[in-house]
Amino acid sequence: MAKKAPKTGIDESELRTGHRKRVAVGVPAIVRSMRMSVDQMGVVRSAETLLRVNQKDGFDCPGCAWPENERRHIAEFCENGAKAVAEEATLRRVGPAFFAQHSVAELLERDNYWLGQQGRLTHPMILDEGATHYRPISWDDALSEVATALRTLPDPNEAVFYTSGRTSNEAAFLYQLLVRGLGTNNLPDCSNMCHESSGTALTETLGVGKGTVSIVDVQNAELLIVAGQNPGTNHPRMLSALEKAKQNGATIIAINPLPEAGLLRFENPQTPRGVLLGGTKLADRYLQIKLGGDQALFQAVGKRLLELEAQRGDVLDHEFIAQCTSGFDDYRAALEAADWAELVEASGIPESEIRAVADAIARSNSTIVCWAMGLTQHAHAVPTLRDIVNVLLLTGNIGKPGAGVCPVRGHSNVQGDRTMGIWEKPGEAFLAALDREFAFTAPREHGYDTVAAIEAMRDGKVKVFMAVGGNFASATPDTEVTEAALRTTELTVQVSTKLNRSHLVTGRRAIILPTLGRTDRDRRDAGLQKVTVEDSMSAVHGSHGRLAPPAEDLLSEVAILARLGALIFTGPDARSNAPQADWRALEGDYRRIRAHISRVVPGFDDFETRIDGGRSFVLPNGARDSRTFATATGKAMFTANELQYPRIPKGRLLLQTIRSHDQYNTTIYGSDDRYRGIYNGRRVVLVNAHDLRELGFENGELVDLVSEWRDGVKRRAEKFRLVTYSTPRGNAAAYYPETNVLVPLDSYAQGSRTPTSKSIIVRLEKRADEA
Ligand SMILES: Nc1nc2c(c(=O)[nH]1)N[C@H]1C(S)=C(S)[C@@H](COP(=O)(O)OP(=O)(O)OC[C@H]3O[C@@H](n4cnc5c(=O)[nH]c(N)nc54)[C@H](O)[C@@H]3O)O[C@H]1N2
Ligand SMILES: Nc1nc2c(c(=O)[nH]1)N[C@H]1C(S)=C(S)[C@@H](COP(=O)(O)OP(=O)(O)OC[C@H]3O[C@@H](n4cnc5c(=O)[nH]c(N)nc54)[C@H](O)[C@@H]3O)O[C@H]1N2
Ligand SMILES: [Mo]
Repeated sequence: MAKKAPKTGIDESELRTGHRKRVAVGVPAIVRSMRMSVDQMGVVRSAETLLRVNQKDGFDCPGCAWPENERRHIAEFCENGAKAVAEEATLRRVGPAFFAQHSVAELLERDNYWLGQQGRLTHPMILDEGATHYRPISWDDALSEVATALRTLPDPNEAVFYTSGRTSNEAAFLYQLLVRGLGTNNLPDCSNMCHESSGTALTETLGVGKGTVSIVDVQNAELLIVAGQNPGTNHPRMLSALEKAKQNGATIIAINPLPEAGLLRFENPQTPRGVLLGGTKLADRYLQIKLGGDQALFQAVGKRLLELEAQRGDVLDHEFIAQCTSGFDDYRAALEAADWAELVEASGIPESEIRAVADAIARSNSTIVCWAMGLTQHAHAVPTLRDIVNVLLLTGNIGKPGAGVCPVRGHSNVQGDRTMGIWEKPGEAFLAALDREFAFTAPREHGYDTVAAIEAMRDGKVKVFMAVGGNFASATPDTEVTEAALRTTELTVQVSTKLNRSHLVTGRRAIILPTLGRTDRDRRDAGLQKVTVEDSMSAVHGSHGRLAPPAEDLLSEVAILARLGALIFTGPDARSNAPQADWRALEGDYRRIRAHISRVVPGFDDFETRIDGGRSFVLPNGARDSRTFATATGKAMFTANELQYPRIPKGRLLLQTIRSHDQYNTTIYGSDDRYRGIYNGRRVVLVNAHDLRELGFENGELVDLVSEWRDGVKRRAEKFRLVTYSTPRGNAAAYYPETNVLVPLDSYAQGSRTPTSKSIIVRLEKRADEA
């Protein structure tokens, strides 16, 4: 039997701190995730479910986008994957009785942990204008309300369509078709807040906005640099690949302001060595970089490589530089002019360490740089990533085995959603193919990204906000501004598996459309359906839900979108420029959607056959496959970038917002961050002990965090407990989404407009109630 949902949220008065761990995973990880699975699903369903994760005939793990190994273990085990599955496959239910019992006002007082723990949504619900409670509504009525609201808009640009990254390729493709059929490109997604900086920098310099390595490359690289990423918590299966690389002789360098457990040592629960011998040491070198210091570091490394080349003449890959790149001379000139002292000061890394990194790169025949949010969520994220590409180009480390760029994606299908056209700035080639396939004309004007969508709502320009997945109200920056913005709309529509804050911060009316998740069985007219996803390394494969769904008549995302398409685009009063698609047939048989995809999206030829029988295929990538670069110069581009780094005013701290070990973005599984030694609480701020003393505070004190921004608005996050921690001077860390209230809406990365979630100037303020 599963356990009942908790009665209360997280009680912050029980906070306990202990030693931070130096090793990730190990047997405690299995014990923890098993307990969580059994609480949510009971014993039988737990076993049934966990055996199916990432197996060839099973479902794709909703946890992260790290690829599967060719030879899969019985349970491709990962603690956080197991938690993500338990959260979705839970036996707890949120139905009409729940909503009758709890008013929206009451639910708004609950934390994200409590809301998520209540269970799966089972019934379409509507919040009428002025009502205090959601009430049940039939599927037909709910869908026709949404369809009517959308088709009667005077201007389609008055609607916004958000996507999170779990949506399947099939659903994403239908969604963008529906939205473009309505006549807008307002398709913001979670990627705007995530790897948009990677996409922007890589497209500019390499001509492809994705990584250029495979898992085999990672296992065989001679040197792996992992920067701005906490794989022990967020991509645990990556640790097995790093372990394999290590066994093959790789050197690993970790670059992070925090000494994260998973980067340093890994106990693989699947090998006797992991369980009995204390695991594998991963990082050979750990650089405790200052927040935002990576551009300085990589410029310094580039500068040092050029110096070494002048001395030894065997460091650069001259043939590659001459044949495959442009812009080398300008880059070299810029680095020659760079000032060592400033690079050292900005990165916080001593020159001797920088030299050691450059030596390692010079020695290595194949180098990969992996990164995640620690690099993408800064104001200067795009130039930082361009400078990383520069270093790889110097040494010819693009487009050869064991070498390349590896942006490690977050959500399990965030990369696939973009491939399917979930993008506010679609390219002409994609739109032209869409026009041809569906005999209509898609809009060309770019739409709103996430920040622009919030601005537009704030300014009263949006009437309908629809989301397929995600938790827009909590995941986005400037929470007070965003929530007020959502409330200006006439209708908010959420297609969701679980209850979250975005169901409670609504337009004048609101509709919840519950949906099937990855793990659920999906039976349509043509029989049992599968969907497809694309992992972080561009491999596409099928995912088959196998569990009994939470409610008999629950619709998949595909079915919801296909029915909306049928309601909006067919019938006597259908608009003239409507995409010509047989929406009903698409709902009944997802192979028909894949047939459309195979004709619209490059690389998907013969789609159905290539995923048959659990097979997968890898999408083409010019940079990786043939050193061809679809850039402005037709070559891989060196770029000369002005050095940027954060300046922290006196008496202030630079705050980064991170994930704990017990959360999946805004879904909070529990109140512990085991690897960092934090238990029973989330409202903590990690600060260097010297800074605390200098600022006149003590470990354990309760403070408010006040964000200071040029607009003069005092954004405040209340009641955070100070915890001394190993972080560079001037840098602090606290959990997201509790701190999103501090991120100003117009504080975003140049070029990608990704909110600067890893770089917020804050002041600590004593609380009167604490004195
Ligand atoms: N269990 C679990 N898995 C997840 C998620 C989850 O919430 N829970 N989220 C998924 C998603 S959507 C994503 S995008 C990924 C996120 O995966 P990560 O990017 O690993 O997640 P964050 O917690 O944001 O951690 C950022 C890391 O970068 C470091 N960092 C911060 N600023 C800097 C900097 O300036 N320089 C350097 N070098 N390092 C810096 C931080 O100390 C931290 O270790 O994980 C995915 N997987
Ligand atoms: N301050 C700060 N803010 C951040 C970040 C940060 O590091 N710091 N990280 C950013 C990043 S990297 C990301 S990716 C975003 C994440 O932003 P989102 O993707 O919007 O947020 P999630 O918390 O992942 O969304 C969780 C919700 O998705 C729904 N859901 C889960 N599975 C499914 C499904 O299969 N189908 C449907 N329809 N719904 C489903 C559930 O209702 C659940 O409550 O947040 C960003 N915001
Ligand atoms: Mo993400």
